[in-house]
Amino acid sequence: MTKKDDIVQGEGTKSGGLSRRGFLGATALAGIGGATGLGSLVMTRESFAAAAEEARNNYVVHPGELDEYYGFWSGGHSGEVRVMGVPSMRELMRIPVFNVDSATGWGITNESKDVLGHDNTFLNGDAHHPHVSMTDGRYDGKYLFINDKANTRVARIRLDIMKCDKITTVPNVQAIHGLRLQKVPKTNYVFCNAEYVIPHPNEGSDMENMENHFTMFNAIDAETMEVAFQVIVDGNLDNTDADYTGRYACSTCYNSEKALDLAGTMRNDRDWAVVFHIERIEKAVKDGSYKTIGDSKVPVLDGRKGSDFTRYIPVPKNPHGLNTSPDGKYFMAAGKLSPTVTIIAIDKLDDLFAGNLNEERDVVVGEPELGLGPLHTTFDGRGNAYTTLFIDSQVAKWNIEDAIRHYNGEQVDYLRQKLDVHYQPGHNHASLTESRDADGKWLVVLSKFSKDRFLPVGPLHPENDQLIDISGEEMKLVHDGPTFAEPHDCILVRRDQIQTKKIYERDDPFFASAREQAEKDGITLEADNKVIRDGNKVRVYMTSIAPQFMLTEFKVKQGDEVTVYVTNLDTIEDVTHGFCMVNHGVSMEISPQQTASVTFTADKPGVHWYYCNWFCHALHMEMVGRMLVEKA
Ligand code: RUQ
Ligand code: CUA
Ligand code: CA
Repeated sequence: MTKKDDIVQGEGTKSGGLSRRGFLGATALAGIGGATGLGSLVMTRESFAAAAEEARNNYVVHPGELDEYYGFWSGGHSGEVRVMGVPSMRELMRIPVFNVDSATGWGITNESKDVLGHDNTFLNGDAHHPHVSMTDGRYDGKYLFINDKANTRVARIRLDIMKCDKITTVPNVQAIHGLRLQKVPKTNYVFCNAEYVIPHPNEGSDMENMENHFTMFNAIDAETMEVAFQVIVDGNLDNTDADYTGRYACSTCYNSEKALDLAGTMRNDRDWAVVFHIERIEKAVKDGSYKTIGDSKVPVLDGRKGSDFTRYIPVPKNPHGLNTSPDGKYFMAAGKLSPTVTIIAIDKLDDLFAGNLNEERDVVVGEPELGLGPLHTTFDGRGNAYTTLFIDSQVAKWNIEDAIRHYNGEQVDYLRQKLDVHYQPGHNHASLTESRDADGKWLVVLSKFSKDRFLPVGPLHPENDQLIDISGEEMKLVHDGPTFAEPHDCILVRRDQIQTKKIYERDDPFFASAREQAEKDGITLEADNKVIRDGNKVRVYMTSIAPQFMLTEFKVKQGDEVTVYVTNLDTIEDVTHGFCMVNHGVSMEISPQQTASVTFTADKPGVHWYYCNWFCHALHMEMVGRMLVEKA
């Protein structure tokens, strides 16, 4: 056991409560920004080397071998999602979502614009929280959902083809942050928090009166991707999670003060976790007892204090992560500016909502003190929790039932181990932890700073995603994984829980609009190589078989709006073609049996070559054609 000698057990008992010294004030907070040196080495170099050696067989995936888990990493402000293999930590694929991608043509093709919106003006996103759809509390591998904090959106990725197929902009709010899925009976809703309070209406007429400022908890229908309802709350909203009964969701609030400056957000020693009664909310929506805001038709309910829809549980201080334990018993709110995690008993929530408890805090059954800057908690399915400590640069492993006994006054040590991570961890995530199948094998810790862990690459450093073996008593760090900005969060799914297609099916809805247009033009996508003129709109239909475009020349007039449809007739797995029109900013992927299309203006007279830009054949360089543009 490599536990620090100086770990102080919490004073967070039912009777005593936390001492004020336990809270972090503005002075201590000033250290966070430059705090990369704060974590002291717990393991010596020798003991680390020995531990790494011992764990090696567990995590080395030899060439040609497959990983046990899919990992989905959010790409943060790169706007994408990354698919990783775990435990090898090999990056398998990138799924562009809120960004523009030169390789696949995401943001360039008509199919991606159907998803992003053809008038989409945003080229950026800030993806934080990737979560895989569930049936009866188990990953069903159908969809992955992710938020865009930057532009208040939620995206859905189809996991059979690993492409984004829907993006919804949430109305009436700003900055979707925390996002989790309904677990039981299945993912009917995507729950997501809007972080910032804004005035209502937000039209520039009254921006001073804070009474009119609020934010909302949102639920999106997972199938239609329409917003099902919004719930007005007091304070702001940070992270969220749902329970295993389907009745409750819970969100943290760090700005109960509704402050507009840093000092103001730290004024209260306790903010809260707000619990939403999903059944009551659904009933009110069904009964039509709601209002709407502005032009939006989304049902809006008032869940501010005193409402039947919510309960506000006081939690210290500027809480951040909110995680449901895989046994379904607890919501855990990480204290951030308090060294504690607050344990909320889900089986007490019925009584809380029924008014059978004296006060909201009666649902709190534990509040272990873990260290400085607790942000997120994850679980091994064996009764232990793992909490990241941002300021201490550590992960604390602790036992949940022991923490509860300690809270009840028993002299038990709930801390099992603290492990240094490098450096300043945000999220951590154990394998299958958000489902009933939490298996306690691997822990990924997403460290925000890498400082001296890799070859220097200039002032901008990569993040460091560390892999920790948690299969035994002791956590063992086995891998450092540099990643680009910024994997906020990740999810690990067993590989058999995801079934991907090897090639496209010809009736895939992903290119349904191309098929519709072809039908109107009397074109068979799989057979025809033809140019259709429709005023100054020209539609060029072509097929491809490695290493050829079946149309090697087409003629248009200067100023024509040209749409090129390419249908890849290859049926061999992995033979993807590309279409790149030189000097036109046009490039896209066409995988086997896929149709892809792109629209551009032929504004330059002359000869313009197009070529295949995905290496597909020994004669890939020869896979070319020419567009002849006649001068207007
Ligand atoms: S939040 S570092 Cu965007 Cu997930 Cu906690
Ligand atoms: Cu087709 Cu390269
Ligand atoms: Ca606060």
